[in-house]
Amino acid sequence: MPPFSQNIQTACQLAQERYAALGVDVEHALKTLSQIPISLHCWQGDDVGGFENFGGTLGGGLAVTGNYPGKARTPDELRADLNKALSLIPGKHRLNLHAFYGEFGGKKVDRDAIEPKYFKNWIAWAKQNGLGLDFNPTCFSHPKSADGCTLSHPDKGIRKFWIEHCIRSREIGAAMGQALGKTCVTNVWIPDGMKDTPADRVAPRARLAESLDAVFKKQIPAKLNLDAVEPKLFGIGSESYVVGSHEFHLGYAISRKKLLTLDAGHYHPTEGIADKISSVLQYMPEILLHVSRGVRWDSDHVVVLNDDLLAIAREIAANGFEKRVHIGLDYFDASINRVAAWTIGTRNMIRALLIALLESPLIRSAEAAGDFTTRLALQEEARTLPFGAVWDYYCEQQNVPVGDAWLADVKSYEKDVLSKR
Ligand code: RNT
Ligand code: ZN
Repeated sequence: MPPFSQNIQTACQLAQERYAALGVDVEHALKTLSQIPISLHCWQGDDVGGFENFGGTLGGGLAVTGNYPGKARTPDELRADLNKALSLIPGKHRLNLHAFYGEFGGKKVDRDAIEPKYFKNWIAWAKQNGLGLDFNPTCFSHPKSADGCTLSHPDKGIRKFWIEHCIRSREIGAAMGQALGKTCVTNVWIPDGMKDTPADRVAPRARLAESLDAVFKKQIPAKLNLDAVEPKLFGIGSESYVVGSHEFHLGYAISRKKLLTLDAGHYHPTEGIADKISSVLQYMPEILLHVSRGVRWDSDHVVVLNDDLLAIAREIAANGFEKRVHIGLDYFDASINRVAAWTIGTRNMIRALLIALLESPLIRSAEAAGDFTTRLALQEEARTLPFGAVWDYYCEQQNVPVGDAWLADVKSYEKDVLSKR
């Protein structure tokens, strides 16, 4: 029997022939794929805990369920876990940090006092590993957000506090962009909303627009930092009203030339974000995605290779939007091994992009010719094309484990490292 890698090459060659007959250039697809970075969310590694020293608990309606052992307790542990996950994921990627993951050296540094210096180890680590960094102000898990209100707060002092936090966050983003030579995307999400029907839906939104304008007042070169705003339909504790709704932030992003963040879990349960991509890109140059998986609600389950994910990837690849759509992940599962959660979700995102990049141009030309029969036939046949063989080949080419071989690696890491925490 030939070595495994010989089998992989043979299988990929056969797949390549199938794809060539459909007008698909597999090598080209793999080259494109290798140039699409995914921004891994640091918060999967410690259940959205962060490293502040004032014992805050998770707020803002975010809920992490499960108590799987071995979560990262320190920045070094989180980086070690990320290194492990990244060694199992093909390609070169990015890390998405939240402000409360700064390294404050045991000091109580409040959110309105954060500075780039608290992120110097993250920057050095990113540089060493050739990664880009993205950033987020943390407008939750804090006494000043305890009533579920931040940038739209009726109290001017509290608004000012969060404005300052967001201003500093953009500056940290710019410092990251500068240090790494890779543009940082800083995404503002706030939990503000109401549990029950508000009497006044207008004033909080007017305050939010005003606060955001203050946050974005200072021009920062787009090469260093891009700003994004993330809308949401509802959250725990904000079931009836969210100040930063989809329409609010869509309008804000277009009128202020910001990026809109589309989070897959932030809409009605049957409303996907795939169809929104080509709509909003008519009016803005770039967007950010938070690829997530809601199960009946914004539950942030690990991303799986389902139709929603395939549709998102398809809209990016089929339209050549790779440079205009920044792909970030946003989920948190504490009921399984956290390194595995990163690995599974990120590999799925990349796998979905691969499947999308292998789409036959004959499907689009059939549509252009008005032949919807052929379109549907080819779309359905595409579901069982041998993309798995190409994926295995890509993993091998990128020097990461093929198939479920990565799992043994995670299991031994769990035995040697995670279980000792
Ligand atoms: C919350 C938003 C937000 C957060 C992260 C931790 O509903 O999706 O993006 O998940 O900032
Ligand atoms: Zn999100």
